[in-house]
Amino acid sequence: MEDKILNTELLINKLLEEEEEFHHVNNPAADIKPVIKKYLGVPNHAEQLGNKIYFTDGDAKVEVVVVTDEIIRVRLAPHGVFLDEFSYAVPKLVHKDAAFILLENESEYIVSSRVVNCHIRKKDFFISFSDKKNHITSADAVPMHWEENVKFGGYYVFCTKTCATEESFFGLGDKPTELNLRGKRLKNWNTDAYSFAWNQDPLYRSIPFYISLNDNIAHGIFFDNTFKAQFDFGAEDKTKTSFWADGGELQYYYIHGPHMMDVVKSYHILTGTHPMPPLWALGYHQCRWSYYPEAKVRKITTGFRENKIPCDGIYLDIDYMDGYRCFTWNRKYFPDPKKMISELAAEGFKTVVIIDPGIRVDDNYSVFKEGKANRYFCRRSDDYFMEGHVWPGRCQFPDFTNPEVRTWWGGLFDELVEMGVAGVWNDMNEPAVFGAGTFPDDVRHQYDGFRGSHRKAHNVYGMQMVRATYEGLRTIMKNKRPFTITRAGYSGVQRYSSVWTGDNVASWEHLQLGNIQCQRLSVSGIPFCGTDIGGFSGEPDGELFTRWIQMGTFSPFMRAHSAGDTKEREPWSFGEPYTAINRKFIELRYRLIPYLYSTFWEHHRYGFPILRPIVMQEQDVLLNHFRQDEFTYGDKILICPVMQPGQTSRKVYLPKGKWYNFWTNEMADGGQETMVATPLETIPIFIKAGSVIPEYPVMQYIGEKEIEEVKLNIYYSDYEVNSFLFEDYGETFAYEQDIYLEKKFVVNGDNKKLTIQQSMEGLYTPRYEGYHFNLLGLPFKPGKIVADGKEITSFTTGKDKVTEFKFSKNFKHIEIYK
Ligand code: MIG
Repeated sequence: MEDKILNTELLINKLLEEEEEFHHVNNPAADIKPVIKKYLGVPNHAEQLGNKIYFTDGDAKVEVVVVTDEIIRVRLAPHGVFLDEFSYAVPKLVHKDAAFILLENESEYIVSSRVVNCHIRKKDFFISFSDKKNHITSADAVPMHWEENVKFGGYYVFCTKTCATEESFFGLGDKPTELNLRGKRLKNWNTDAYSFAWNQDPLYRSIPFYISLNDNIAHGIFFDNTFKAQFDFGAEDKTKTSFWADGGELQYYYIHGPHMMDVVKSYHILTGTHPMPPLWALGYHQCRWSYYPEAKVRKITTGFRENKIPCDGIYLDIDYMDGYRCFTWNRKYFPDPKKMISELAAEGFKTVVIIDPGIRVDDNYSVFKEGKANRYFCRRSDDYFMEGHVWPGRCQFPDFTNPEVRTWWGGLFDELVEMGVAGVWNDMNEPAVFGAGTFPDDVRHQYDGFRGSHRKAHNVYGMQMVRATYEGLRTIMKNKRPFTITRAGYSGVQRYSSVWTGDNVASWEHLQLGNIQCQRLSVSGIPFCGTDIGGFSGEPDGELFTRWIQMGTFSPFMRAHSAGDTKEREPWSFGEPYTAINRKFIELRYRLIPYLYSTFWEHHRYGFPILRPIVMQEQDVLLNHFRQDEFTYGDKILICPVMQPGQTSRKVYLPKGKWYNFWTNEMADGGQETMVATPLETIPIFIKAGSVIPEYPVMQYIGEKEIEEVKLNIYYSDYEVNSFLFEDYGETFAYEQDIYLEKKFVVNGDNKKLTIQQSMEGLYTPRYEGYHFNLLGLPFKPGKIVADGKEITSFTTGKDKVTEFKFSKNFKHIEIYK
């Protein structure tokens, strides 16, 4: 027995050596003993080959590529052999017209794009970046270095940069800690983290991208390496920022700002944006582990309609399956799923079902049989199938890094889609395994032809699972937009899915944490995110649940979810006054759907995040680097959730400019803090002066009623402000063929007049005819309104000083005179 184990270990090591990701055969480092730290020395040679520039030091080579004017990629090959250009995060390196020149002076080489200079210092190979005013934004503190490791046939790779006294750091995905990462050391290794706590690390996702902000200049670093990686933002040594990984290539993108928003947008040029979601997915979703049997599901959906609380999504957690076998149904609980789903659909509910990666080892189960016959499941390095226990019992796991497996998996959704399932929830894909936590390191992955061990594939496993799901659904659903949600992910996962923050807890602390996590995910390239409203484990009281609904109203993804052993957790479960307030906020969510949808378009098309931490509004105010509970929803609506029990008022910081209190329409000057009352019925919401906020009538679900008119809430301003409204079918991919309408509004006023202009782009024609104008905050009582040259006589100004009138959706120019 012992002998056998020993042999297996030898075999594992042998295989790892033979086929590791480092072209090990050609690798002279194979003879070197483990763990020898090496640093780059002196660049003795610079050579340009096409758009790539190489610097060498003996065997070691550094490659510099100008990707766009703002993005420069740096790679290190300790022994001169670069890895194949393959990345799950960056599907295609788009070189956007990136002109550059290579310069040389006595002390350095300079690769210079139109916006950034990359300096390679001759005496010691230090690499730094500067803008065109010669302001150094990022600089090595020691040259790039590595540790050679014969056991794995690869290197541990390190990069260490200087950290300035007042430098702040943002991004890195879902880390449950302060928004500003200064002083923290964090790890990327996807982990199932039930009931996670503040500062627990790592969690479910690995997003090796951060934004640095120093002296009002932002830059980003995207360390595209899927191995277990770490980041140190001045924790070990407050003058240094480091990142390193247990394998793979030292490859990073320097992304120039100068604004944080520029960095995020450029990051999306590399990793892509979220596709437009089906409009219904922006509504409210109700989830629980689990609603079953069918009668229970219907009790919940009927409850929504009876209580007149809008809802679009209803979820089936693992108990809908037969013995937790994916793609099967428990017919005792759900005798006729197709009938149930279509009846739910008739009441306006979309059914979302959960899917796990673990496939039960069972020779009578077709999914297992197919996977086994085609060798689709992951194998250990000794060629035995990798096995682990999860919900179904003994399981094997598809290798989602194999394109053939992804196609197979995607096709398995055929029947579910045919039954009417509208969305798929991808869970446990860190991957999570009971007991062991995850897969052993030696598990082999096909990795789209660039084979490697689980050390390399672990962090992308979940992303490739949801990719398989999304691409499969897209094929099956033809021109309809699928909805997907995933727990695990790696950079670029936003091209395939929304995410939720995982198994949080029903506590006030977790409400605060969820707020920060969603903001952080947003600036990390994951726009469509939300928390389990109410907290997954534990019991919220009515107050906490309502405060969570209020915050969740402004999460891009809004879903309540709870564990199986908790009390009932629907928006009406806590009685009054909670039910009425929950209803009011969920209704507000639906009123603002056209605004959220337009903001989503701004993300999809231009790479803006949906939630924006306050520091993105005013990155020049140092204090805002540390203000972490306020954010804007799009760029027009400022939200300050209430996250303390019994809080009746709180301080809110308003960025410079003018803001309207959403509840009272009172105007307040920004650039200062203000005290705002926070009775249970409200949270502080402020609208930026000059905004046009489009509004739909309240509906019980998306599409319940034909939209007859769109309300435009126009907030007076004495300086010019632009707003957008995006419209299309809301459920097809026609927008990819320019079948959409992007409307731009420009509002400007003085104390005698307000002007509203509209221009449009795109080929879509909405079915409604007109706008209902709601003018707020006018400093004068309107005497005359002229729209496209015609005088409008039927307008009213109420006691609340709100002026209302109607006019065509095609207007170009409206003037409101004193
Ligand atoms: O081991 O499917 O995070 O949302 O309800 C637990 C049951 C598995 C974890 C998910 C949670 C889900 C639960 N799942």
